[in-house]
Amino acid sequence: MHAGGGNDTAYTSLGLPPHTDGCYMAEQPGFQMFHCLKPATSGGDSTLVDGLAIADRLRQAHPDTFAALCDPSLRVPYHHTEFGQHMIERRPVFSLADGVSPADLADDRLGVADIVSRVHFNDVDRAVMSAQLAPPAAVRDMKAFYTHWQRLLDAAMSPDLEFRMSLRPGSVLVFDNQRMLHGRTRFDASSGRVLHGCYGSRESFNARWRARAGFPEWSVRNAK
Ligand SMILES: O=C(O)CCC(=O)C(=O)O
Ligand SMILES: [Fe+2]
Repeated sequence: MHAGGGNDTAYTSLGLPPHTDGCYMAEQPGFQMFHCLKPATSGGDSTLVDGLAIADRLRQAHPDTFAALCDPSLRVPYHHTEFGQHMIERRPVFSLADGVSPADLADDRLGVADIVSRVHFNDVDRAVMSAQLAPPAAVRDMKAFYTHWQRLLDAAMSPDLEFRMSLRPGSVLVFDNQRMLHGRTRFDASSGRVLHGCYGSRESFNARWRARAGFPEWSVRNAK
């Protein structure tokens, strides 16, 4: 990412609050990789916040907000315009794991990792809550929605949940974009910071990992 490179806040020198990428994509990238070629002379630190820690904090402090943000019928609209395309997607903040229903959220036997399978959150890419993009039935009570959203922002910006690091030339940072939020601190645009970014799909990662790990079930089944 060079400052001034494209139509995205990533290509500016602004600080970026924690977010997941591609909330506006139907297939949200599973993994994200950053390769630092040239750090900024000052600023430009990378930040990570665990989305499950945010979910856990909300679940403890504001169970109503946690439930609202997990509601599969919540459709928060996101969008992105570039290269003659306008991408739009609507989704809840926390996707429920397979077999988990909203009635299970208060079950103490379940940890937050049992409940939430994916996290989707980017306040900067959030689209206008117009009737067209977010029909009232998809968000319902707007006043309540913004109360929940503010609590989510506060949790995501909690200094004690932030992990901050300075990538050196040659460092590579790989993380799960459907769980970890990432961001960066602002930097001096004239310092020529260069960071290459790319995505990897969860499917190709899992498929490779299973094959490398010998995936016993697969071997047993195929040995017959
Ligand atoms: O410049 C960075 O450190 C990260 C920018 C970013 O959020 C992204 O490329 O997705
Ligand atoms: Fe990003």
